[in-house]
Amino acid sequence: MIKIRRVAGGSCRLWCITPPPLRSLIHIRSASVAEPGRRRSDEEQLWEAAGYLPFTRARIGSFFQENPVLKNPFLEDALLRGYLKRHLPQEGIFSDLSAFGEHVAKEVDGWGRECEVNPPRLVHFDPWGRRVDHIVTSLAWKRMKDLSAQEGLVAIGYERSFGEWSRVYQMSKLYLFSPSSGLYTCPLAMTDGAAKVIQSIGVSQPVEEAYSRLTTRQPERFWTSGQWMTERQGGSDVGNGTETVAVPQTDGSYKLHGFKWFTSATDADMTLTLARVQDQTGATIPGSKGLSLFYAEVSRDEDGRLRGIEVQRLKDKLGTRQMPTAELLLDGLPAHRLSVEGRGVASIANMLTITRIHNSISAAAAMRRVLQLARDYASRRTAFGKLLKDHPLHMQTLARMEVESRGAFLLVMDVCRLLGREESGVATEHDAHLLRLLTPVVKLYTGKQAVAVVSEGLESFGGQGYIEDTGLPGILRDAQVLSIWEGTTNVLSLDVLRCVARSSGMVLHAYFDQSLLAGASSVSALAPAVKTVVDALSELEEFVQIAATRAPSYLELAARDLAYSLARIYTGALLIDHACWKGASPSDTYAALRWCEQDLCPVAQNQRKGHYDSNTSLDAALIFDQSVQG
Ligand code: UCC
Repeated sequence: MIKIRRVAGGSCRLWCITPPPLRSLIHIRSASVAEPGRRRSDEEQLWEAAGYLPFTRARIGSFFQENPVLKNPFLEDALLRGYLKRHLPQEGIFSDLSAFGEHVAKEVDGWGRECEVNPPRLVHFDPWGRRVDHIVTSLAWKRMKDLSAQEGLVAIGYERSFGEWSRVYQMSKLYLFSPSSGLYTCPLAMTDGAAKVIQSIGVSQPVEEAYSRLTTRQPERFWTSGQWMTERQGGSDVGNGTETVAVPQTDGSYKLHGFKWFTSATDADMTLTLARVQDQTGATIPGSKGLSLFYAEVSRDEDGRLRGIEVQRLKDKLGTRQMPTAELLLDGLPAHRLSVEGRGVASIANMLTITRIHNSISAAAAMRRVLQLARDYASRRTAFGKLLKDHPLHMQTLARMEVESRGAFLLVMDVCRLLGREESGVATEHDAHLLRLLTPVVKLYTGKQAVAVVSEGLESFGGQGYIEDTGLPGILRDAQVLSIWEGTTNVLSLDVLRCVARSSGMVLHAYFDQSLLAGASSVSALAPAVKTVVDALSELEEFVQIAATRAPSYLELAARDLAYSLARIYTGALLIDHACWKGASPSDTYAALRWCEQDLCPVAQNQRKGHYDSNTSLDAALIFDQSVQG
C-alpha cells in the first residue's frame, strides 16, 4: 500500500511516496466525509496538523489557478498608443479611447460573453399560430447596439472631425471593441459599408433618412444594415450565383423575389442587396451585367408579419454564434433600386471595401486580445517552479505572436489611413491605387494570421484554453470566419489580380513606388531588415516582369503567393518605418528585425521552383490519385 502526500519543498511542491499504516488511511477517508461538528480523532488531528489533509474541508482542494484578467485594452497596447501619438496626437482622442477601453474591460466584455452564452433564436409563430418570424436576441446584444451609437462607432467615420485621420480614430475604437463586442462588429461593418455606398451614390431620396440613421449617435434613431449577397449557388461568384429578381412596380419601386442563403446580423433595420431587374416579359440579363443594387427596409405589417420576408431558419455555425445569421425567402420585398441597372456589383464594391477593412480590424484585434490575456496569464501561472513569463521558451512563443500581431496592426492601420485620405479628398492617385490593392491583401493576410495566432494563444493557457466557459475557445471559433466571409483567401487573391489587370498595372506601380524605407538609412540597427525588404522588392519586381510574359493561368496559380508577398514586404516596410519614428522603442526595432527574418517574397521562391509552370495536373493527381503501384 502506498500513499502520496504533499510536503512543502522550497518554492515548488514536491510529491513524495511513503507507505503509511493501513489504519491511518481508513481514518483519512472517514475524516473527509465526517459530518460537521463531529469530534476528530487524535490521529486525524495529527494528520491535519502535519498538513496531510488538504482536501478534508473543501473536498476539491485549496489551490485554484488564477484566471487571466482583461485590463484596459487601450492602456495595455503600447503599439496602438504609439501609433496614435505619432500620427494623431489629440488629447481628446486619447481620453476617449482610454475611457472606452476601461468600459470595455469593466463592463462591455461581460455583455459580449452574455451574447455568446445566450445566442439568438428564431420564433416562427406566435402562440396563436400567426407567422411572426421573430429573431429573439439577448439584452446584451441590444445594449451593444445602443453603445455603438453612443460611442460613434460608425458615426466617427462620417463626422470626419479629424479629417483624413478620422478612419484611423474610428477603427482604433473598433479595434478595442471588437473582441468584447459579442460580434456586434459584424452589423457595424455592414452598417458602415451601407453608409459608404449611399454616400458614394448620393445621399438623397429614398435613402436620406436611412443614411442619417446609419450614421447617428442617438441610440433611439440608430439603424443597422444587412448586406444580402449570398444565395444558394454561393457567395463568391455573385454574378452567376444571384437568382433574385426585381419586379418593377408602377410607382417606380420594385418587389424582390428570391432566396438569400446567408444573411448576417439579420435583425438589421435595412439592407442592401443585389437582384436582376425583370423586363416586361419577365426576362432578366444573366451574369454580373444583369445585377443591380437595391435598398430595402425591414418592416412589419399591421398583423406583425415581416413585409415580403420569411425567415426560413437560423444558421448553425462553427462560431459567430452570438450573431443571428439566417436564410431568407424574399417574397415580394418592397425595394428601391440604388444603382444604374446592371451596375450592382460595381456599386456594392464600396461596401466590400469597408467590410473587408472591418474584417481586418477584427483579425488584428483578436490577435491582440489573445496576447493581452496570455501575457497576463504568464505573470500568474506557475509551472515547473516558476512563472510562465520566466520560461524563455514560453516568452519566445509569445514574442513570435507579438511580431505577427504588430505587423497585422500596422498593415490594417495603414489601409485605414489610406481610406481616410480618400474620403477627405486629399488622396493622391498613388494613394487610391494602394488602397485598392492593399484592401484584399490586408483582409486575406490578417484573416489567416488571426487563426494561427489565436490558436497558438489558446495553447499558452494549456488545457484551460480548450475549456468553453473560460471564453477562450470562442475567440478561435470567431477567428476562423475571418478568412472565409467577405471573400475567401483565394477569391481575394484573384481580386488582387483583377485590380492589377483593371488598372493596367498601376496599382503595382504605386506599390513599388513608396518611401516607407526613407527614414531607415540612418538607423544602423535596422540595416538587416532594410536589406531584406529591398531584396524582396526586387525579387517581386522580377517576378512581375516574368509573369507578365506568361499565360493568365500562370498568374492565377501564383495569385495566393503573390498576395502573401505583397503583404509581407509591405508590412516589413511599415514595421521598419515605425521603428524609425523618434518615439519608437527598442522593441519596435526588434519586431521589425524579426518580421524580416521570414521569407518575405514566397512568390519568387516558388517561381524558381517552377510551382506555376504546369503543376495543375500533378496537383490534381496528388489529391485525387488513389492508385497503389506494385
Ligand atoms: O455576405 C456575406 C456575409 C455577410 C457578413 C458580413 C460581415 C462582415 C464583417 C466583418 C467584421 C467583423 S459574405 C459575402 C461574401 N462575398 C463576397 O465578398 C464576394 C466575393 N467575390 C468577389 O469579391 C468577386 O471578386 C466579385 C463578386 C466582386 C466578382 O464579381 P464580378 O462581377 O466578376 O466583378 P468584376 O467584373 O471584377 O467587377 C465588376 C465591377 C468593376 O467595376 P467597373 O465595371 O467600373 O470596371 C470592378 O472594378 O466592380 C468593381 N469591383 C471592385 N471595385 C469588383 N470588386 C471590387 C473591389 N473589391 N473593389 C472595388
